[in-house]
Amino acid sequence: MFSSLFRFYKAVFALVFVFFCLPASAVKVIYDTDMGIDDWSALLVVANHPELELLGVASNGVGEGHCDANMKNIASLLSLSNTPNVPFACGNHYPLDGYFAFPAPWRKQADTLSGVPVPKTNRTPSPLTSAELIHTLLSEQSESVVLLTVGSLTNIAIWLEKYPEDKAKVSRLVMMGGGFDAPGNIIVPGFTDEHPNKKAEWNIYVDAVAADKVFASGLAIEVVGLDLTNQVKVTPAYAKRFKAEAKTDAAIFWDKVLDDNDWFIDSEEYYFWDVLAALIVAEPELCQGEMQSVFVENTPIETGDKWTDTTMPKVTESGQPRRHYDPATFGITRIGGDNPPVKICRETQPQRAFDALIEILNIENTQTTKRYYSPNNMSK
Ligand SMILES: [Ca+2]
Repeated sequence: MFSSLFRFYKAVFALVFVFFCLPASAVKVIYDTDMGIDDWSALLVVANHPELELLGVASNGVGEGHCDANMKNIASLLSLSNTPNVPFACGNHYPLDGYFAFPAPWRKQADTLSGVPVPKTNRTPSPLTSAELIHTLLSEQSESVVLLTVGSLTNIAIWLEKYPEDKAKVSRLVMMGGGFDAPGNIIVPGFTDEHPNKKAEWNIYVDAVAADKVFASGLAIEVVGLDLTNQVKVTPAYAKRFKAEAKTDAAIFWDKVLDDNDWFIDSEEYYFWDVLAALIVAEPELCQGEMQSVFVENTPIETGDKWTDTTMPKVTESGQPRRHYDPATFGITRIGGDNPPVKICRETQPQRAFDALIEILNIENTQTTKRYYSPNNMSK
């Protein structure tokens, strides 16, 4: 009698012990990326982070990378991470409207992963469009999901229009994009010197019509704009520390990208953009800010000027004539109007962000002992 009672209590104790020792359930996240340079480290963060569960990766050909390259590059980078098998898809090749695009040399750098070699995989993209993939992934979940967007908002605007009932499944949309008090980043010496737009940020600028729809949607948006990212500048000293601490394939890949972009770091214009937004998904306290209504400027004009990308089709992917917009104001995010308020991030903890990137990219993959790169500080 006593021993069976003892066994019963022991079993109950074991169950309670197991329950309390399980990690808190991971935050489910869908990553929407244009596969520009810092999207690569942000992808490795969401794929490796122990408190995040990456459900899938949505991309498009509107931002820095083109669809064909993005599909190969996403598969390759995932293979360097600890969750290599999540689905990925592409979407539109052009913005919902307007004729604006990233400079061609940046797009080439995005397509070629800055020349850093990566493993080839035989994984193929989902046959779904990105908007359909987002919908499918949300439909499979009983819990709410965080959307992380680090490119143009084209996929999100299409998804919202097609599946408005999905909004209830989304707890937060963390967005790298926009800016308020900070100067814009459209004017880049050597690429866009004469550009008239001094306030917009690139992700919003390339598809401001999509961004305006997203700000009007009522989603719980957290805006990681230039005001916040300017606080987290990558310095040569940080790049040196990163190199010294890089141990895993994911970290060594990122170290090689930093090596290839040392001129960019030396120019003191390289910040944590997308990677800061990725870290905020897991650590919301890295975004301290206030709630405000936001709208996006997009003023149609009759004809385009030298900033018009004349290779774009004159008809949009929804079959409407593509319009020209005023390049001087297109994509500027402004506080005001009557959209539902969103959270504008104003303060972060730069040192925590710097440490977290090193920590998360260096989490060992316990499933494999195979390495793609030679460890740092060896002959290769
Ligand atoms: Ca990006």
